[in-house]
Amino acid sequence: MSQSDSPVILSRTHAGVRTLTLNRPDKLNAANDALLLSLTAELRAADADAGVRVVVITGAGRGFCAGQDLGDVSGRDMTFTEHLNHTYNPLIRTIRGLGKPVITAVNGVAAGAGASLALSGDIRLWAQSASLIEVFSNIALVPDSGSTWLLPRLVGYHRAFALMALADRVRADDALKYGLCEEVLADEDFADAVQAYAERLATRPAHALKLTKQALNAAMTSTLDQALDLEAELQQLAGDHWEHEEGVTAFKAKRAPEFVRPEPA
Ligand code: T3D
Repeated sequence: MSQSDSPVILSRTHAGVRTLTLNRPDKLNAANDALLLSLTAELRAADADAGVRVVVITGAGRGFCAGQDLGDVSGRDMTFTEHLNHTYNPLIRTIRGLGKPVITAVNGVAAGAGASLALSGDIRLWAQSASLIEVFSNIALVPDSGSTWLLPRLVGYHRAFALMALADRVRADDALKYGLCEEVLADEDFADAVQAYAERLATRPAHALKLTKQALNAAMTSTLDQALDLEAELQQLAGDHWEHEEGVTAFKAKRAPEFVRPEPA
């Protein structure tokens, strides 16, 4: 196990799982620039680290992320557009483009851009007490950080609009029903259950999952013809990789495949 701490993001790696914890608990992990830039840098470092197979993003304390730190806005020397392009947009692009699965482990309230962050993971695990609020309209802003793109794809235009217009809180059981998360886990041992889930994911074939993520991301905006073409191209890369040979060999030998190998020195 290794551990390194920065003021706003805590980083811990265990069994191939890197957990990045937003660490401004007294503000429900509201995002200032240091947090956003540091999280993006940590994600890129995790992508480049061969020892990391899965990344978990979670929050310290009772909140996941309350969105933009509203105490950090006045006197800012950037327009809204410049600020989004400097901070939130690179973060969301990094998560969606990361060559490794990202789990958003939503331990508490996720509001505003924090809601967008919660939705942006490949796998979204929620604690029973977690909730999501598209809170932007409370302060007369437009949903950002990808919410306008992702939420209607998950719940349809009409529910997305209602959630955005009224800023109603979505609690965990409804989130599961709406497809905003994959699993709801007990509060008491949430961190341990997330780690167990992530460790299971870390034993899966990393190269094949990277290509799967690439294909699914592209399919979100492609035609069937384009998806079929990309599948054919990526399947060649998967089929030529040792993971495929291992999977087939293991199947024939009636044993579990071993997809985790030490990296060559
Ligand atoms: O700037 C740009 O580039 C545009 C980008 C915008 C992206 C956005 O995210 S806009 C949306 C910004 N976020 C919000 O408007 C959410 C504001 N917070 C809330 O509505 C509520 O705090 C929650 C619904 C999230 C949680 O409510 P509750 O009752 O559980 O907690 P609380 O008591 O309101 O908050 C606890 C503390 O966290 C409190 O501090 P205190 O009084 O104990 O010293 C509160 O002020 C602080 N806090 C919560 N959210 C923020 C925050 N401080 C700064 N910024 C916040 N966003």
